[in-house]
Amino acid sequence: MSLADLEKQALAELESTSDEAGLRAWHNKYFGKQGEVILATKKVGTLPPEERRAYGQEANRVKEVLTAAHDTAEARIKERALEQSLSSEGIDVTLPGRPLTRGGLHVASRILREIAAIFADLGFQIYRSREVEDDLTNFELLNMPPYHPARDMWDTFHTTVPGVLLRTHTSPGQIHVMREHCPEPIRVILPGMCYRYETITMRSEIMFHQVEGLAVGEHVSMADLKGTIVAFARRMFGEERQVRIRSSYFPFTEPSIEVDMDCIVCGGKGCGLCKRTGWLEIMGAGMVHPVVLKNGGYDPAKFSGFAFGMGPQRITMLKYAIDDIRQFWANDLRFLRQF
Ligand code: FA5
Repeated sequence: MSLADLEKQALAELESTSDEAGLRAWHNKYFGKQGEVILATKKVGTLPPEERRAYGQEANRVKEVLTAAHDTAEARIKERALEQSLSSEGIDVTLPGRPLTRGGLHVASRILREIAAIFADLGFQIYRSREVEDDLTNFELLNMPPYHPARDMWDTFHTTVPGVLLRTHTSPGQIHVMREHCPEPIRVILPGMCYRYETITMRSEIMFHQVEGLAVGEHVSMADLKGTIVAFARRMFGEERQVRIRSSYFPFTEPSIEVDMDCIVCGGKGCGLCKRTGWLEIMGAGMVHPVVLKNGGYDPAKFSGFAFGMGPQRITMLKYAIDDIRQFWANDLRFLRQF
């Protein structure tokens, strides 16, 4: 068969092909291993040299024409198949869509935001301080020189760089914020992660949040501290909450106190949660020590301040009666989805 006849025949057959199976058969017939177009192109080697060039060119042209025609036919057939399936099968728009899996805030972030919102209403701004600290700021400037026994209260993760450590509490942030704002009055909270080289138990983690509070001004008093704490406890846990203050000790506050709230489960009668005492500890606090004020740049003769530090994980445990702190970072969705 001449190339021209081959072309004509192949095009005619393609024209009458109406489905994918037919198209595949056509392709096999002309372009398969023993396909007619392929064989026709191979024939060039058997021709006398003077005919080869013209024949070769013509064979290539036919090949290109048929390839293009095949692609057009393929598009036409696919489109027709789609139209057919749309009109015969239809789309059921009444079916519900696939539900989106929605994430949510971790309970720890939620509580941090709740605490921040309460203190924002009391006029406190948020100050973010670093988690990698130096010994100087984490201890010394907070009135704990290297020999000070109170350092034992904070089991510390040291780094391989001498003097650089993971902060054991948010209190070093007090120094940063005072040095940045001195001699302006200050009213901030400092939320963030702290690290302690402790045994992990139901109540203690090696990483946990703290929220530090700091107010510095010319007439800041213990009464302001007490009012702030009571306002916070009532917003966080309920209007009827009672707050109790005990004397305590921190090197960076004088006097120092610890704050308890009447037990949310038994209302002060005594139960398992409050270990039969009727009270739950919610934070450490006190009046900023004059040495710390001075280290922050403030004149203790003119300025005074109060500071407090609480653990939001422990507060969350109280609020929702969670009995094990390890739940917070265990990544168990059954726990996390409850909030
Ligand atoms: C402090 O860290 C002081 N910096 C708090 C402070 C600030 C006092 C300002 C005075 C003025 P303490 O070690 O008690 O204090 O820790 C404070 C809170 O952090 C605790 O009440 C507790 O809620 C939380 N906390 C401490 N250790 C852990 C731990 N291992 N796991 C979980 N929460 C902890």
